[in-house]
Amino acid sequence: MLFPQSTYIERRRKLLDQISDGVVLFLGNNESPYNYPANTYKYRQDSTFLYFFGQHRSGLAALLDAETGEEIMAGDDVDIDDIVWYGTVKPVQAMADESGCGRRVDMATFAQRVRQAAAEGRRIHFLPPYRHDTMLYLSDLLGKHHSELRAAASVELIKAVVALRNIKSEEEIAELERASAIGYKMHTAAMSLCRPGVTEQYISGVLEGIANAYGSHVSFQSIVTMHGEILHGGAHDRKLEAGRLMLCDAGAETNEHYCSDHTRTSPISGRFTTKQRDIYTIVADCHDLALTHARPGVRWWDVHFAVCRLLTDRLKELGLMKGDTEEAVRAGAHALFLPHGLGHTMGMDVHDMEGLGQTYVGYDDETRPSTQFGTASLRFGRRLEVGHVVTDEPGIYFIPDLIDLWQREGRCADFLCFDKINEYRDFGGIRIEDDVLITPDGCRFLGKDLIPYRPDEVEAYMAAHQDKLPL
Ligand SMILES: [Mn+2]
Repeated sequence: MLFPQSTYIERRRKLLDQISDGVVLFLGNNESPYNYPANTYKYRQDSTFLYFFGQHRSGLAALLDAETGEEIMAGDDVDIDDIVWYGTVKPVQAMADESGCGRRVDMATFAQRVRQAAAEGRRIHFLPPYRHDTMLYLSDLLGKHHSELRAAASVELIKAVVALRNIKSEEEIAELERASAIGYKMHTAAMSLCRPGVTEQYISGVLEGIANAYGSHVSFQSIVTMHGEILHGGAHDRKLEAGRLMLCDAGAETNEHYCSDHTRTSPISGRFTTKQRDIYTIVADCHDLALTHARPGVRWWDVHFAVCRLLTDRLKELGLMKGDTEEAVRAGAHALFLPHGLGHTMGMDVHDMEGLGQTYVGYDDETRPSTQFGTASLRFGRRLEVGHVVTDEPGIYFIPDLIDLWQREGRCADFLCFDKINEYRDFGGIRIEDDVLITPDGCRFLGKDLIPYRPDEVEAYMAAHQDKLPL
């Protein structure tokens, strides 16, 4: 357990305060097979289970009674065969005691207890399952078809969990800082190794090794690519080419599963060309602009659009866009270059709580999601509060298929200079990303040391650290 027992007791008390009646189920994660049952992926506990109970073992569940306040942890103790192969682990009762739950039952009793509550007509609250074995288990337990489960999840519970997990406490921020420190090692390593002839896959592998060596795992599959215009493109075995850019979007999870998420874009030759530097500087200025706007009470939606307006103004100066900036942004013309949102929540999930439903996490009655291309991918729009952690990740991409489609359709033709844009079709893409904590006075980036990102700093760092891994 990462935090003192009182932290978990307090979190569960605050949760139950928001649930009017019924029982609340939490299912921890099970081992997940890779290519046969006993050969598994590295184990990862469910984030919400960790948040409320702090226990990492597979095969656990819990039940909270919203009316009586009873708290039960469920799990089967391991037998001698497991002990021979995997060593001894704490009995479930000891884990329940540690978490402050008091009572422990085995999984059969847990199922009986849930069925009994259902038979009495009590409400059964559960979160939307995202793993298939959990879906099958819930489907059997509740007698619902697996395809109905996500829709049957409790909105009351989702909202209560989101309200708690969206606000990071001091002790959680300290853990996020640790994740950022691992991210710093990963990204500076990538910059040190970035040069012609090295494969994307090699750099991605080194990053994964650093994440595993200092923490639990990468917080998502690393994006290390010369094709930065492919937003979530993975690393390939192709060799980095002189004159191009390498986009690296990667993060780590600490052993207790708090995440980091940073992106840097480096010139493979060690120096930016004039064309690259022009675009890079716009992205860097957009990245910095978010810092001056984000503070409690401001909508992240408005920070996003302030960035879109700056991006449009600057692309007009380069002759890539034209017309009135406000009208261009309203029409969504900037989304040809920036088809995603400025940032997303981050915490124990790198897209924090995305599995609970993005609209519940990032939007509310006041701020509703958009359906317009580009803005529809803004995962967070609501008013900022102290303790929110959100990524700041503007980018500019030249996506040949998207350029061709918009040009063919004449889409936003009043604002886009397609002849000029086509001169950039082999450019790739640039993104710069850091993680922002909202503070009482405004905001700050997480991470004691900020990974170099101003163009001169990037070039200087690469020149001084060629092949010197900062381990
Ligand atoms: Mn991100």
